[in-house]
Amino acid sequence: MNLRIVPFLFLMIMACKSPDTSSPINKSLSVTPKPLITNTKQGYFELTKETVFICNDSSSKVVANFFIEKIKTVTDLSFSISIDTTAKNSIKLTKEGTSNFGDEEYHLSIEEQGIQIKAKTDKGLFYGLQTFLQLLPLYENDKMVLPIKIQAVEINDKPRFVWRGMHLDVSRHFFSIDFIKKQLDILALFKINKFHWHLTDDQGWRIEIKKYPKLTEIGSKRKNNDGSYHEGFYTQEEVKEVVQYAKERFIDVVPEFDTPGHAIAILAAYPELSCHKDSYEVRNLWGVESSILCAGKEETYSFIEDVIKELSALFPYEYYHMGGDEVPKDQWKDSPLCQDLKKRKGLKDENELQSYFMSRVEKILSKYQKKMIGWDEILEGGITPTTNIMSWQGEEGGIKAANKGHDVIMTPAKFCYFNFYQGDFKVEPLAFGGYIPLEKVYTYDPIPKEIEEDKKKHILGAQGNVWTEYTYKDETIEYLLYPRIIALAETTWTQKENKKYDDFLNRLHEAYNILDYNNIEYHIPLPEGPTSNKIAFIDSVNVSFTTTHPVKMVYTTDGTNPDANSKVYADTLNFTKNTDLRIISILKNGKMSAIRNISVVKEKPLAPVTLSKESKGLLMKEVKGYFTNVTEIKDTAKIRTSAITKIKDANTTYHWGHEVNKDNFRAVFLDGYIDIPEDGVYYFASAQDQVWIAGQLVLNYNTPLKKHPIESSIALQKGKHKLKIVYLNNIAKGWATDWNTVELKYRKASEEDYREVDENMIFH
Ligand code: TNX
Repeated sequence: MNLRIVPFLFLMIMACKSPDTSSPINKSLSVTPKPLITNTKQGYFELTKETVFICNDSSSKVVANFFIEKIKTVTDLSFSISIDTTAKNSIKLTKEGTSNFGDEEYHLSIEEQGIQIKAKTDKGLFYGLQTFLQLLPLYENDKMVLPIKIQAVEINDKPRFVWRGMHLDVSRHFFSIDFIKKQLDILALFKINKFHWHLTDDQGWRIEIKKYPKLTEIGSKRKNNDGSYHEGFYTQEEVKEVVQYAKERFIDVVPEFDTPGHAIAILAAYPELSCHKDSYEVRNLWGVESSILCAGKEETYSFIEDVIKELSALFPYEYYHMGGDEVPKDQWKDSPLCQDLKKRKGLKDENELQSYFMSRVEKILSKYQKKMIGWDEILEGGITPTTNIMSWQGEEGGIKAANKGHDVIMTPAKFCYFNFYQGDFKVEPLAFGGYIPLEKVYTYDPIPKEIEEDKKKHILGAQGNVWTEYTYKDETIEYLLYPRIIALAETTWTQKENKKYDDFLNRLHEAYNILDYNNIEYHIPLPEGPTSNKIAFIDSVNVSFTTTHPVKMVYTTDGTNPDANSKVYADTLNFTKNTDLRIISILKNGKMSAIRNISVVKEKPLAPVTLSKESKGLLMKEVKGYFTNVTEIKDTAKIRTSAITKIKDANTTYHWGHEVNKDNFRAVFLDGYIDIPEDGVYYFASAQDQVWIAGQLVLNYNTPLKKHPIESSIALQKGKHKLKIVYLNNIAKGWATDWNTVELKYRKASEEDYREVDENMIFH
């Protein structure tokens, strides 16, 4: 059944019952982001079917209608708009007496006689109504039966920052306009007002430009290593649709056209814009690309102007993001045209050449009345006084720029990168890296203490960024975004003194209902603690769990999946026999996390083997071919056998984008023995496809989307045990960051830290 009609059907049933209106429904006054001033008053307003909206100008009518439509989809009630300002039982939108209000400020007054929302602008009225909606039991479908009593309250509210943003990279992976609209709806609810649309990058150009059709014909298609394609772009009509949709929700859409780096998708289409006129392919690996736009050619600037000209008809807002991040300058160093330009302009080095480049881009933008934003790298060679900075590498760039009087948007990776993990990476689904739990976003202050008092005004606000290298599905974006973007909404809207994390977590439960109603796949903290899904033990074992923020955990030990009625996890569990442990986190609204299924296994330590003859190191066998799964390796005719002394020395190929050559792919087997120092339970960790110990398949990655190591345990006696490591396509993804070497690590069950299986432990 269509989930959206469930609340409606439920209402129809409930409408037959007489509603309980004995006390106001919104006693808790839970609003997120938390308003500036909330004063509860005596009495209540009664919302009935006869309640009308009063608007005295046509643009506030548009705002009122937006909400009337919204309420209608949830309740099937259609309020009307009246021009009779004396109408009783009304919700009045007014701009009277607001000359001293800020643009986004509103006053919401709920009294017995009526509701009034006062603001200077339609945007202020819109936010007042968003707050009002959060006071209704709209998403608790059994309660929104009229009449209802709404607690009398006075809310005076305005944001701390003007820039409350969300960024989405649609180059690494493409996302549909329906998906984007769905997110804009939710962002507006939490008063986010900027959508930074990262439309171009090395891995795909995603917007139709009429003068340069090859940008999308060629630049929007990426050929993956396995021969499949990833592709997609937005037509100009679709872009207009998104911009209009955002406008109705008072969200500005800021396009990013990344220059002069992150540009190989452009060069694939128009190689003449590079310094070398090679032929290029849209990059199919993540990371930084060395081929960039040529600063020494006039054609580059004409191209940029032509594109900006078309963009300016689509994106009406004042700010345009022109990138400037991660620009390797080797091609400029080798280019006679760039070197000649450098000399003519008296530029000291390539950083100054990039400054020259960006200042020309800024001049082009100003022709179209646009202001330029660039990533903080552009500070390196100096910037023009009117350039705006987005500080991502850390806070330093933002501090430096603001203190010099530039406007700054804070997006430091260590607080604002929602492509990073929000829980233990060993337990969470694949993400980019890093670690930014909810609390870190919530407690982030966009104004670092190093900013001089009179320069604080230059911090426009902050933004959460979602880079999409490892997000293959819509749901993954939502999982990364929510609830962290709600924390960021409060960080950027609410005054610092008004914020309390515990209070936010309480209110978050109401926000979860809104997310549920809108079918958002948000993150629920997973039970953390054990990092492997098999826990071996010899006599008995203790297992403990925690979560990144407080949430109930429930579990079973009988092989059934846990639910709301399962046993509540309160303290460390002790096991003395084989157990199928299943544990989940469960929210107040009943929504459950993914299940962690852990086999707790009693084992007798396996006996070692005796070798008659041994040499140090392992044997490496390689089989030619590109494989997506170990089971595909049928023909085991090896191309080569050699001995390696360290696991790290094993054959790997670092595949650089367009240089990928299928002939280089191999499946690799490392064979030999591992010397175990003493009897006990051992944990092993590796990011390779398979690790076999003593004939047991201890680690089995089973997905090509590998990045971080997985772990498991096995009981072993002291001595030598058979060891086999298998990995596909010579791609070694090492320990977390060092992804170009093959690694195997181990620890004893009683130890915290892993150690490398080094050359003294391996034999063949
Ligand atoms: C750095 S942030 C980049 C992006 C990557 C991101 C991954 C920035 C300006 N450049 O190209 O996607 O890291 O976190």
